[in-house]
Amino acid sequence: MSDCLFCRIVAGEVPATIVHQTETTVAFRDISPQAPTHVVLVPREHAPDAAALAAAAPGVLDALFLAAGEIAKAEGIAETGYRLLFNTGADAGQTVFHAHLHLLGGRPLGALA
Ligand code: DGP
Repeated sequence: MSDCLFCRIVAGEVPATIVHQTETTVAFRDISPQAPTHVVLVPREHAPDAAALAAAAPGVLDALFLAAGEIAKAEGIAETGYRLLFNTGADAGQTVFHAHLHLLGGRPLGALA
């Protein structure tokens, strides 16, 4: 989708600091990091949110979680801990409607609100 920001990052049309890529996923540093490590992992193929991705391509959801584990190891936070989350829908704070998994870590994150 040409009007989707994360499709444009996947296509290389918008610059991003890419930290990991597979055949089906791309991971890049969040432009507004909320923790010392804040990486956004996206499917290459567009899906508007996590539920749509699960319905369309559950294997890609698996690939996102596998990639997150590898990135956490590479970032040195696999042992201390990290948070994985999908904001799904406006009330959850989703602002980019291309499914994406947030990986946050590198500091104590506290309880969810
Ligand atoms: P969400 O609020 O769950 O939809 O998360 C969207 C995230 O995407 C948010 O944490 C900021 C990040 N983001 C928005 N625009 C850009 C961009 O142009 N580049 C990068 N690297 N991240 C972006």
